[in-house]
Amino acid sequence: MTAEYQVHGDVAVITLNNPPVNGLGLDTRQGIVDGLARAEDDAAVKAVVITGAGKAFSGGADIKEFGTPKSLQDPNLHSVIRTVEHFGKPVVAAIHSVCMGGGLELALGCHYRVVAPGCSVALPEVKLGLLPGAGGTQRLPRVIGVEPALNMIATGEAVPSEMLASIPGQKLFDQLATSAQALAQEALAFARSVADVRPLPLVRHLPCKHPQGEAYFQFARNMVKGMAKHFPAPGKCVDAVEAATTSRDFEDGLMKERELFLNLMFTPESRSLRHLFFAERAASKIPDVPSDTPKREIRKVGVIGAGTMGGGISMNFLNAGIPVTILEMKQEALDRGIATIRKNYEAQVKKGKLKADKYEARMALLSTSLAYDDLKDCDLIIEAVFEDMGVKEQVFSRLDEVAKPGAILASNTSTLDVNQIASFTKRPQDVVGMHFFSPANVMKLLEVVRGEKTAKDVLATVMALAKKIKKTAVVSGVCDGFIGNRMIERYSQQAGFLLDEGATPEQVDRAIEKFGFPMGPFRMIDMAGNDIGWAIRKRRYVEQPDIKYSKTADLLCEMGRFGQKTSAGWYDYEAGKRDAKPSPVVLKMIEDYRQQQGITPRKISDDEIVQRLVYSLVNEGAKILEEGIASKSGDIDMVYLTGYGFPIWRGGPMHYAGEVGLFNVVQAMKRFARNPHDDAKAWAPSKLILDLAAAGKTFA
Ligand code: T1G
Repeated sequence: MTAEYQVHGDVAVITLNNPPVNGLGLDTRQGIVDGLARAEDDAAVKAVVITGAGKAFSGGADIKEFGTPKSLQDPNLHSVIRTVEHFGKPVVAAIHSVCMGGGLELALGCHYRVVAPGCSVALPEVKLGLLPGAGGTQRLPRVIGVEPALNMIATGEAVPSEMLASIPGQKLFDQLATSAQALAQEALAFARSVADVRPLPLVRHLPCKHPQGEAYFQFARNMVKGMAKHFPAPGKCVDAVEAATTSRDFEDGLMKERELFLNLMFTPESRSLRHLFFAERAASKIPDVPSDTPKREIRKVGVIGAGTMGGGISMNFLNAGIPVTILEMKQEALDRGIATIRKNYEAQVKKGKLKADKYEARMALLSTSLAYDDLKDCDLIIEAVFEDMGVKEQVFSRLDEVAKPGAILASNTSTLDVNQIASFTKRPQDVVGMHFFSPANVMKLLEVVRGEKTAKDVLATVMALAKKIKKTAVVSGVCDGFIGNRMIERYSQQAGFLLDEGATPEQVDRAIEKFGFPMGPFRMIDMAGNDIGWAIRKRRYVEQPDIKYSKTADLLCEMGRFGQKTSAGWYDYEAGKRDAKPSPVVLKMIEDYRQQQGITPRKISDDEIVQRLVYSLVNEGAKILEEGIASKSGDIDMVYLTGYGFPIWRGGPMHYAGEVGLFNVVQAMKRFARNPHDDAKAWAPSKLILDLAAAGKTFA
């Protein structure tokens, strides 16, 4: 049973024990009810304490159960809480470490609550696209006040227990334990002290009013609307808390909450957020690398190259308190790199995001060098030099001579073959790709590229280090472009075809931005630089001549229109400004190109634009999955959400395809493949997507 029952003298203790966070799954809920039944039958028991084993009181309902019959099976959380409330003897919640969601709701159903200091208390359901569904929206306002409660519920943010215990007049916690260690004893003593209190206090009997309710909730709705454009849950949180102040009685408010909760449970936004909750955690697990694989100690990091990437990469480690030595070949390159790092930090200090003393402490961890020898005691060395295999060869053969045994040698390459890079050393098992995304000190995504010979403990070390530097790390196998850049190739190819066939850059951008991307393909490449794609296409024309491309992107580059950096790209830009103005010159170039290709332009719907751009990601993602380059579809979603701006409320390309239905995606792909101006080869559906579609399954 994942809830244990023990009697200590005249107090029964029910201990939730469902690792890792005492999720209130069916078994645990049953354990609580069984424990209460035993306490009821035992005349020697005068009071009951409910507490949690391990690192949490309870992290809430068991999210893994959602969408399964278990989550609604009795005793559901509501009935457990009702059993606690109506219990004939005092029930005291003894709370430590983490008390969240359904865990807090269970505690609110108890007659008393004793909490340890430093406990993280939250109703975070809104982060899953839900709202507290077991009375939290009705009870929390009654014990800490309507406004503090609505703040917690609509943001889902955790609040330390001692802060909540200090709210004047609060009735959330009856006692703040002197320490987490003393909690058990003090909760037992507290239970004995209230053993004879009757009637037992119930949160549901407390009043819940707001003096200027109508005005306040209107204000709250306006605030929430701004914060949660694409998410329905925060607005419903306001409705539920308002119902606590306006309902005829508590039960009426509870019904309102239940209705709102169930409604949200079946929204696509909540399904996406629940998918991402697990996908983010699953990404750090590598199927064939056990979680207890020993990790190498990373005490000192070397970064080769003080350019934009090298500087940004270094900042990640400085921010985590890890010393960095940056190596360059020329002093002025070093000076420029350090100056850029200083500028970035000073901007954060100016915005109040970083304390001046912290800034200096980080800079104190940074040293520079012009000699490889200075990297000899580094535990991890990351090269961020020019994207050319010849240069990589020079760097890695030098590192092989200088780096100490056991040092991890990482390349920040964005597309080159990590196996070939590893072959420049006599220690391929220590070589790995660490592909940061620019700006490297801001973007959360880190693609960890696993070479054929990369050792398992190197992978385990880098994945743990990624967590430490607050990156979302996803493991990719070796292929051209790894996961993200390989998929965006198809996306860019489709963007070009759409121009050939009749769309304009602004129409394509507007359509996909309406779908939810922050930037369409043309505004984005104008920002990144059209010459980057140009160089890759030139390489592709040689390596893979059968891939079709629209030539418009090359024509644009031949006109010297590289984007914002040349104040002209797909759009025109006023010097120093970022707003993209449609360019008659570019439209003319596209029209001339269509004529020259003999293409009669047609009106293309926004739906077709979105489908061709998004499904091109899905099909390439399916191939990446099929080839084992990515081990889970959730990893591909994490790459596209954290590195390429895929709209969070749609859950990532692979999850979104499941929402649309893979059968429908395959039908659309077959239609696109018949388009003579498109690339039928690129639309050839992967075997994986065909099999899943035929079986009516999703990628997950
Ligand atoms: N259910 C199931 N598994 C959970 C879980 C949960 N509520 N919370 C965490 N896990 C798993 C997680 O997947 C991971 O598993 C492991 O625990 C460690 O998590 C009716 C309906 C509690 C602060 O939203 O915020 O109650 O990958 O890496 O950094 O109103 O987990 O090891 O297999 O995050 O120490 C509301 C979500 C549920 C809390 C711990 N509760 N969890 O953080 O560990 S809905 C939440 C967290 C609800 C009621 C409604 C954090 C944490 P694995 P971790 P951590």
